[in-house]
Amino acid sequence: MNHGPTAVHGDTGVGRLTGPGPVLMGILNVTPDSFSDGGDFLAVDTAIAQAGKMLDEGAQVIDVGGESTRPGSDPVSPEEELRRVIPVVRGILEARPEAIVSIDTYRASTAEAALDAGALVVNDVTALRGDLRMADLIADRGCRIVLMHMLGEPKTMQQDPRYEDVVREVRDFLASRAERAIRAGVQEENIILDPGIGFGKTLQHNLQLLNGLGDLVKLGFPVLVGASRKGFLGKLTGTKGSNGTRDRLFGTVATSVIAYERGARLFRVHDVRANKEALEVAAAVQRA
Ligand code: HH2
Repeated sequence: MNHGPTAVHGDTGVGRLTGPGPVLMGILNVTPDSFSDGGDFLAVDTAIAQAGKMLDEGAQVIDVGGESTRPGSDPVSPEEELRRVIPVVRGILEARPEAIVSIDTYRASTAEAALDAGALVVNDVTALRGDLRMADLIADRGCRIVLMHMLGEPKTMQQDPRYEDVVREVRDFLASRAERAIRAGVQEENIILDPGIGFGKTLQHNLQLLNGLGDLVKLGFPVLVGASRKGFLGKLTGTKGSNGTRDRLFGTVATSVIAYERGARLFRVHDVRANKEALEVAAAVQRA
C-alpha cells in the first residue's frame, strides 16, 4: 500500500482522476450540522461504514469534511476539526486501501495531518485564500488540490450575492487562483477547478454556472461540480419539507448529467449509485 506523495502520479494513485470518464466523489460529512447529512456520520465506525458503502457503489474518492460550510454556518476550532476527521481518514484507508481520500478543509494544519494519514487530495473551498500556508503545503506534498469559487464566506455568502456576469467572474477567479497555485510550485496536473455551486450564488447564478460550465472547462483543468441536494434544486422542484434535502436526488442526477455533457469530470455527491448509473449512460452516449 502506498499512500505517500509518490502514489500521486502512479497508476494506483489519483492519476485515475484525470481519465476521460466521470469520477464520483462521495461526500462524508463528519459534522453535527451539515445541511443534508449533518449528524449522520459523526461516529467513526458509522462514517467508515458509509465510506465503504459509497466505494461499493462506485465512488473513487471519499471527501471527508469536519466543518460545515452551509450558508449561515460557523467555523469549528482547528482541534475539533482534526478530532473529527483524522480517525475517519485513517479508518477508511485501513478498511479500504484502494480508496482515494480527499480532505475538505481550508486549514493547512488539518490538510497536513490528513495527508500524513494517507489522504491524496485537498478540497479547499477557499481556493488557497483561507490559510496562506496551504499553497506551499500542496506544492511540497505534490497532492491534488480542488480550488473552489466562493463569494464571501459561509456565514454571509447567501445575503444578496451579485455578479455582472457570473460565468466570466467565476472563470476569471479560478484562473487566477490556479495561477497563484502554480506560482507557489503546485504542478498544473494536480489542479482541479470547481465553480462552487451554492457558495454566494442565487438560483439564477447556479443555473447560469451549470449552463456555462464549458467556459470553465476551456481553461484546461479538470472540473468538479458539487450540486448534490443543494438548496437551488429545492427551489426549482419544491422539494423542501422535513425530508427535503434527501428528496433532491432526481434534481441532483440531472445536474450531474448536464455538467458531464458540458465537460465536468468529477462529481461530489451524497448518493453515489444513482449519479454513477446516470453518468455511465451519459458517458456511453457521448462515446457512441
Ligand atoms: N459543497 C459543500 C462542501 N464542500 N467542496 C467542493 N469542492 N464543492 C462543493 O460544491 C462543496 C464542497 C457543501 O455541501 P455539503 O458538504 O453537503 O454540506 P456542508 O457544507 O453543510 O457540510
